[in-house]
Amino acid sequence: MVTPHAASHSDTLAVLRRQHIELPSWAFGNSGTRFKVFGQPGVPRDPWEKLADAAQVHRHTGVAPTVALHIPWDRVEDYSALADHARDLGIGIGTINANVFQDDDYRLGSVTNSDPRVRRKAIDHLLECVDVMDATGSRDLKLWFADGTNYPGQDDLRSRQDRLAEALREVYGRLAPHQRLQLEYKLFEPAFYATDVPDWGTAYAHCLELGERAVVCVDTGHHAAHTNIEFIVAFLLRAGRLGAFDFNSRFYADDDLMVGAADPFQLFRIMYEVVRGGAMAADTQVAFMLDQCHNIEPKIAGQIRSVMNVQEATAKALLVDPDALARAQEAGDVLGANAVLMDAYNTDVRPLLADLREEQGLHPDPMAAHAASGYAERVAQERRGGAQAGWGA
Ligand code: AOS
Ligand code: ZN
Ligand code: ZN
Repeated sequence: MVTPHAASHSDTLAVLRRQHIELPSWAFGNSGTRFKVFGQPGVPRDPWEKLADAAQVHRHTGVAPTVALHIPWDRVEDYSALADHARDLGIGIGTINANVFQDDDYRLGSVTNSDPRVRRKAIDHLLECVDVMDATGSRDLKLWFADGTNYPGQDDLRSRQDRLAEALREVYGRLAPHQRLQLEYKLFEPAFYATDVPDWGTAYAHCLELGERAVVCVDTGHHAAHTNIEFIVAFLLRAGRLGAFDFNSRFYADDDLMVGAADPFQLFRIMYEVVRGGAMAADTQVAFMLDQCHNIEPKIAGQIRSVMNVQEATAKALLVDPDALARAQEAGDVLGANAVLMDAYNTDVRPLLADLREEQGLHPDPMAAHAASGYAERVAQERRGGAQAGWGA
């Protein structure tokens, strides 16, 4: 077997040391399937407590220093105070996620609704989210639209694209020069016939129309089965339009399970394209977020495991020997080139990551450290009546 080695061991460690994975605030609240929300003891009752739980994930992993908020699920009176609270906990507030899918008004869509009153309401909410960004210092506004139709003929597909473009233009125009618009796509659900932003191509085309600070968010769970997601990643990075990931795993639809749980090899292939595309550089413009719901497993531990899964896939991707790969590719050595990737993937990187954590003053095993900390038991005692993640709240 060929021993894989990256360009330099110290480069690999430097990249892993500065890795930044963003946690979703909603991962810490109670969530469920459409059939049942199972409550868990100690679940946060408000955004302040969600940040405390996120800080616990960062405390033991060292690579999860920011939290994405969801408005209105994380609505507070004073967002600057919330940002201060995050800072006191040793973390920061990241991406602001808008919510134009929960009100009765949005039955037939939000920004693509044929009713101008509903469109206005939706756009006003998106603008309010930019106000929140101003207060928290967030760079990114993430837009995911539940908009779509269930039946052929229900609404005019083309007019809905026009309305979408118009809404995006207004919101984009409101952004400060350092702020960005992340447009997320999703194949289906809750709309089942035609989703208004169903795929990366649609998102990319709208971003091109808007301008340079409009970028695509790739949620790994939002594709048809067998879609080659790493190809999308490579394409968008080449075009300078990959803005973010919403990492999670899927078996069937938008399952929102822990990233790297269903298909760690796919996660490795994605992270290889990220490395190949230069997006692990110190000045990377890609936000690496988790978008998950922990329905039956403990939430903080679920987030820690997910962060570790991303770290492991990244470490393996960094182990791919670019020179050996280029040589094999240029020589048309199909099996040799494939072997370079597989050797990296098949390397056990857990000792490397354990060493890295120890070097940073962390416990080598974040799961064990969290379990031993007594945090879960303490908050279970302290908190009564934890909030739902948002759905049905
Ligand atoms: C919805 O399916 C999308 O993945 C969103 O990014 C996200 O899950 C939602 O906004 C969180 O509520
Ligand atoms: Zn998402
Ligand atoms: Zn989703």
